[in-house]
Amino acid sequence: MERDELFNLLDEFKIETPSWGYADTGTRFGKFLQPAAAATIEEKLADAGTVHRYTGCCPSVAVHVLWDFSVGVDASQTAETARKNGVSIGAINPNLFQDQIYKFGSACSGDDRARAHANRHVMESIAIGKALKSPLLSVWMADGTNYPGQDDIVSRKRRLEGALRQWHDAMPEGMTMLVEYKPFEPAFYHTDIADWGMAYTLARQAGPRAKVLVDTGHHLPATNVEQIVAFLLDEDMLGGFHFNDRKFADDDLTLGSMDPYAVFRIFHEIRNAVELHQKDVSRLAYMIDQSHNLKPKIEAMIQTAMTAQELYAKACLVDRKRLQDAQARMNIVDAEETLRTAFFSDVRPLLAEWREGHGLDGDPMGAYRASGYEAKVASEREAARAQKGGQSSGAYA
Ligand code: LRH
Ligand code: MN
Repeated sequence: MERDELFNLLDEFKIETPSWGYADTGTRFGKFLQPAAAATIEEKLADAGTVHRYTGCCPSVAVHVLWDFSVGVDASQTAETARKNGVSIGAINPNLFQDQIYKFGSACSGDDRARAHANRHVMESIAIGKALKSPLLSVWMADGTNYPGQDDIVSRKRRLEGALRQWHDAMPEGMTMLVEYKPFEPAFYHTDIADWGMAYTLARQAGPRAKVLVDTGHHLPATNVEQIVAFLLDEDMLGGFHFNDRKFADDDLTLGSMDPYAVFRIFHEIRNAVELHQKDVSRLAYMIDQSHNLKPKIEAMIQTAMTAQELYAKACLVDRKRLQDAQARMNIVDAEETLRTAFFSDVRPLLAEWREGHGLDGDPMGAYRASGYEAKVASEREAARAQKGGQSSGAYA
């Protein structure tokens, strides 16, 4: 592939960062606080703007309604804050899991007060999305049960179908709903949207502007995620990704830290969809969904964005003519070697050139560290926290 062609593809490759990736997060065993962690939406947008300033490929930020907006907030003010930091607000994530009323679920719950509460919250989330001109309503639900017999699975499915259809129809023109699946946690017997097939069916039923969101951490061990991606792409039912990495379960570790070849294979299927199967992938939402419990959060986000660019560039460099020829000759080794050659090629000098071509430092991490931003915000935020009398709320992010 010509260098310019690759650089054009890199120009189009945007990764959305999650507001919650900049905040102190933990596991059920605790949360290790970081002085530079962001607590307010203003601080999260400032950090997101910093990541975009050094990487050049993270122009939008996904927000989580209950973690980023207090009741009655002027959403347009948030849009203005984002603009000042050189980013825009991306996906709107309603929170259908942290309120007490969701003990038996949200839209799937047998408790009609919980369903009404969920409905009100999603309608508020859509209104915020409309005010922010957000292109995406990203729906993940923790709904499920912990014991066989606890509730009727089909009755829950029927409640869910009605709710998703209602939410789909309430979205303004131009907004797309993403339905995210997850096999377990926090539910440990059944989860109402447990896999890609259920999300596909529910999205299809909800309406034409509903697609499936693939969170790379939401698969049982040994699942072939790139096959799910290829299948959904060919069905025009893939809406986007939550990228992260894991060794065991939904560990939300940084992308490519455990299995970079797996991410490369996903990007490979996306390039196949375009180059071999004439699919339009321009509306695919590439988003990060990670919790940086130990790594410095902004460095982890810069590292993730750079890794995503690297693995995407490698996937663009697969010689698909040679691949198709080897596949036609059923020469497995030659076919596999076309992927391995691309995967093992060092694209970092090319990416440094792409950055310099955009007036950025070829080494984003080095430039960020030299900026002293981390130490500056750490002292500012520690002072702000001290003034507010210590640790922020108990919410997850
Ligand atoms: C659920 C999930 C979902 C978000 C949350 C932060 O595990 O992947 O996408 O709402 O993480
Ligand atoms: Mn997710």
